[in-house]
Amino acid sequence: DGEGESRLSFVRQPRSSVNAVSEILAGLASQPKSLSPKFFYDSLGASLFDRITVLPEYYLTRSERDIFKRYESHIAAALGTGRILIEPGSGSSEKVELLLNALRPGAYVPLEITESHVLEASRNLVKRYPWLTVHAICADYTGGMDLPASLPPGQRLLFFPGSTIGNFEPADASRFLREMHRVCGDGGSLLIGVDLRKDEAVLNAAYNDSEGITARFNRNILTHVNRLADADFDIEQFQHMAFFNPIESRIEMHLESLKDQCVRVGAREVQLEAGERIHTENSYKYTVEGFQDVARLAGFTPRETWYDEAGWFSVQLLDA
Ligand code: AVJ
Repeated sequence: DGEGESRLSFVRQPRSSVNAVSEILAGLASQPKSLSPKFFYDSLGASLFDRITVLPEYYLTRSERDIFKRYESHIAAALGTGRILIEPGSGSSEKVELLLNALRPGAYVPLEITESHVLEASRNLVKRYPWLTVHAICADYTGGMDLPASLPPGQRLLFFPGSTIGNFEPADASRFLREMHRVCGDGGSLLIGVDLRKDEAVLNAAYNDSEGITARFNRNILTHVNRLADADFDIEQFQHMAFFNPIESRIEMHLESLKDQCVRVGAREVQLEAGERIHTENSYKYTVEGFQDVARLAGFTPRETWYDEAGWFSVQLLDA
């Protein structure tokens, strides 16, 4: 077991039946037009997002990492060792690594839609952590989490970092929190990263960086859609737009059409007027109390909250 493969298991769950093309067509047929932010993440989109996370204006990733580093021992003391650590949307499993040594989980269960990502991350982890067992699952967690019955027993810890919860509409966030509460089971807990409402200038800058990486990230959704749905969007004809909406307490990202245009999407045609927008993302900004209220309604009991120095980001521990 020099490579740790015996401590790694892998299952692939059947894909949900709603396919990407029909979802794209429905979004572009609705008024106002929209595309799901999950379509940002083809391989170019994923690498553009990685570049966003190191931009000076984009404080989220840095703030959360600072919290994990600074409060590692507090977090570990609050959770104890030996938990079954479950991470929906684990990606490259970079964040969990900051806590692995302190948490010493009984097993790590990454759930990730991209098979190559979850396999590569899991192989690296079992190599680097000779005590660690990984049960990798290739699945789309947004449709609910049906975990294999073969997972080891034990107190569960759900890990949902990065303020990904901010991408969910309020009703979907409630539903997903209830789902996480169910998966936690008796004695389980949730450790979640939640970006906080703050000075609008700070928020607007984080989504309008001076290098234009966020603009490229936003427009790349159209390149991805071109491939997924056999469409012919010309990304040069769309402008990045991001702003804080104080009523909804969210950053909105849109792509604004620079002219009247007709885009082919598969066998259909989509008309856009000059100035018309395609809504590509919401990123909700919570207050700690506001998020705790939502989590309470989903069955959780807030236990502890940790902040970065500026108080811009929170990592919250909630008990099921
Ligand atoms: C990955 C959803 C947390 O909303 O800040 C970054 C995605 N969009 N810049 C966020 C994103 C534009 C990011 N999340």
